[in-house]
Amino acid sequence: MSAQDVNKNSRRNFIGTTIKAAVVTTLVGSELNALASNATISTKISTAISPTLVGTSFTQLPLPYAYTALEPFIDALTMEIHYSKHAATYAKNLQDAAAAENVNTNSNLEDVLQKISGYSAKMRNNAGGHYNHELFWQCMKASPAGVPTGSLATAINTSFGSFDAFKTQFADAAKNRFGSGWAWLAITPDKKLAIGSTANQDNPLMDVSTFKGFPLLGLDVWEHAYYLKYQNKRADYITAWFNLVNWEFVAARYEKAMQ
Ligand code: MN3
Repeated sequence: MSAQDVNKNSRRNFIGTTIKAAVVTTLVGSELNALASNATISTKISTAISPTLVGTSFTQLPLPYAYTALEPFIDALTMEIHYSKHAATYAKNLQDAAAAENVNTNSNLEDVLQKISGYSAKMRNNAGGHYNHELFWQCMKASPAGVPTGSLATAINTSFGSFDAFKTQFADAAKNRFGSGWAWLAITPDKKLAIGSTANQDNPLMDVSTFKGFPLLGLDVWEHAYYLKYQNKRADYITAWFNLVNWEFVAARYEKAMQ
């Protein structure tokens, strides 16, 4: 079985057999706010084969809040450099890699991630970097509710014992990721919640990742995400970041993904 076939099978398993086109259309349509106006969305709907929340654009969307919005937990200068330099560069380099490797930038970025072993290291680093940051911005907001709601809250309690236990386990994943990387809350292919981490700009969608699933919530623990304010104190950044988690967004993502 080729790597591509393995990937197709794993994706098919993840998708399940009951996904209907109408559901996919609804799911993607419901992401229109997050995606802003995207001229290619109709193409994405018609070609969508992932069940949920697919259609991440190859280009950088506007930051959904001001650089100052996440103060005092994340400072404005960090946000400006992070969004307009680091993340913008991933998007630019993704465009270059897509051109060099004949990837249609109107396709779903998720499809590329799920087959990333077939592409270059440049594609892996920048497709991951772009996807991860586009998700990361949406996972935060100013003055969020502070706790998960609805079926996500129930699932977190069931899976981890309590919300506090979840936070401890998630923070440990973020603290213990050696070097640069990400901590994740994801839905595994068998539809369970799981906490994990990935190195560099890898993510759970990638066929090369040992931690696989659909990412609901991601935390960037590269030093560029926190060094100006927190220097070497990654744990303090993680603690502060919990004050910014947009649980409404994460819960909506969970509910759509579980449909
Ligand atoms: Mn980053």
